[in-house]
Amino acid sequence: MSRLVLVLGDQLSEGLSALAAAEKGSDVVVMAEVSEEATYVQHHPKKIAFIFSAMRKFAARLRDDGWDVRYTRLDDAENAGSIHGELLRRAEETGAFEVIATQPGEWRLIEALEDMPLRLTMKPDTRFVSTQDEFDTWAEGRKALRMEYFYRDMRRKTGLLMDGDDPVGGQWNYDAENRKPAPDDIAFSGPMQFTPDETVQEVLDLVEARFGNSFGSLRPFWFATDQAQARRALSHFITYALPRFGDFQDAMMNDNRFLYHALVSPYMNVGLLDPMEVCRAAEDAYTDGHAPLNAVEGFIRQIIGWREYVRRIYFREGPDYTRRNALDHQRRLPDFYWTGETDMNCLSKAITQTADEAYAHHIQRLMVTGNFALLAGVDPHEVHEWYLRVYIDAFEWVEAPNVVGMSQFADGGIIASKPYVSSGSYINRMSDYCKSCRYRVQDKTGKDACPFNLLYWHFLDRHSETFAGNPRMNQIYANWRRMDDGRKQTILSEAEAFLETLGA
Ligand code: FAD
Ligand code: DLZ
Ligand code: SF4
Repeated sequence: MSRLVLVLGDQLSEGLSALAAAEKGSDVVVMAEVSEEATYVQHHPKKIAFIFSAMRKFAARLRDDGWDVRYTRLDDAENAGSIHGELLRRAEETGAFEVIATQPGEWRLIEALEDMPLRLTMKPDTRFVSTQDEFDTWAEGRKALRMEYFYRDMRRKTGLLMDGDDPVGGQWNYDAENRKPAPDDIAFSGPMQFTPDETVQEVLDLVEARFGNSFGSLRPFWFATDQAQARRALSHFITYALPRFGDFQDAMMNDNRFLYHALVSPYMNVGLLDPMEVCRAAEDAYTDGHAPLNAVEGFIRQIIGWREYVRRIYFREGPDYTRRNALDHQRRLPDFYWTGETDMNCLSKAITQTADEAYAHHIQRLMVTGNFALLAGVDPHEVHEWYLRVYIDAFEWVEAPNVVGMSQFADGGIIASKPYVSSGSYINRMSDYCKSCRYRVQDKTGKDACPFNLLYWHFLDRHSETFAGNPRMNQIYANWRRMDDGRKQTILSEAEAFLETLGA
């Protein structure tokens, strides 16, 4: 009796545990473009196009490799509309009553699979460097789950940038060297772009017809959609951008959307690139003398450190994580997150870029759109849904800890030891945004004052009970206390007036 082997849109890896547990000659692979996955949030059209294109190409590759693949397209008349519906339909068609799956990256889908009236074998997703057991053992008895210590264990485990038991260069972390402000220009023309082939063109037409009205531009579409292309994109990054990745990792520029960033998260997240393959390519660049240690260590840390760490936090914290709201923030997400229409140039640039590219880099996500939402007290669930919708690399296991935990402090400090908030001065230091803004970043009060400057103190003041005892925030609160009362009142009332312009 054949079994069904489920391959989801972000499980496009030949070494997938579900495929490894199946028999090529007798089991049937099920892949399906379904409206439930395409609409559980209203994804950016580029994200849907990327996933469907990569799914179609991966299905063709599995067929070439001898698998019996039952692939359902979104517009197929018999499409059941959901993953579980498609599995039930294929079970009836083939007589199968057992499903082999790799654990999905979202609680919602795990629960849906577990609810099906079919026998389910759920394999762990082994496309990561760490395991959940390993993380839970590491976490056991620790007061704080700081990424840095977990990262060191991942360095030891993988041997990446290790010299015996010691880190190469004598330090584990070179972050202090990775904070150079925006340079005058960038000597990198951006990520490798691919002209849509026939498969991608067909998907683009489908997505335009079905999801063309969602937030964001579908075209031009240039992402890699198969493993060979993704590997070329990686190699392009390693050759031309990695050497300066570290230096300008945190910089932001009006006229450069990608700087020296890799744009490999979508490829790793759907399985076209393996994280160890990406890290080894970076390590080789260091060993060959092509890229400096601060760049290579910084890059590898994001992948075997942050990426692994957030995955483990997501599965450790459970399905209610996206509903956490430790600071009791209730404001609706301002409308300009959907239009980019605001006088705040940093936000306008980050949001417009997001609509065009389905991409913004880490500091834009954390210190511009995330920072503003946190300062303004936006409901973290709304913020979470926005990020899940708008970025091409957004899957809940990686998006939610970054948004709910790191960016919005809504988990009460599991991920971040203090909230990532800043006034306009941080954005001014790291970008050229303020130079062309209607607001004046140096003004702390008054009609031209940068709203980040006002909201920063408003945030700290309204949450002083929560944060004043945090040793990492002593200095900031000391500064606030030292300010004279009249000035404090002016800041707070101007902040209130600004918040009123945002709506409820
Ligand atoms: P680079 O800057 O070139 O970094 C290299 C790689 O490191 C990335 O491809 C990514 O895989 C990994 N990485 C870096 N930082 C993180 C991180 N904090 N968590 C996990 N992986 C990381 N990343 C996603 O993949 N999906 C998301 O939905 C997502 N949402 C985010 C939301 C917020 C509020 C923040 C602050 C960060 C988020 N990130 C997310 C992390 C990070 O912003 C993206 O991974 C990165 O911008 C992807 O672009 P890149 O490949 O050019 O990254
Ligand atoms: C994100 C996504 C979209 C838009 N569409 C599909 C789809 O039609 N079929 C599918 O198998 N997967 C899709 N995905 C990815 C899933 O939503 C993803 O597997 C879960 O969110 C778990 O990470
Ligand atoms: Fe953003 Fe303030 Fe700078 Fe304008 S002045 S770009 S609002 S930080």
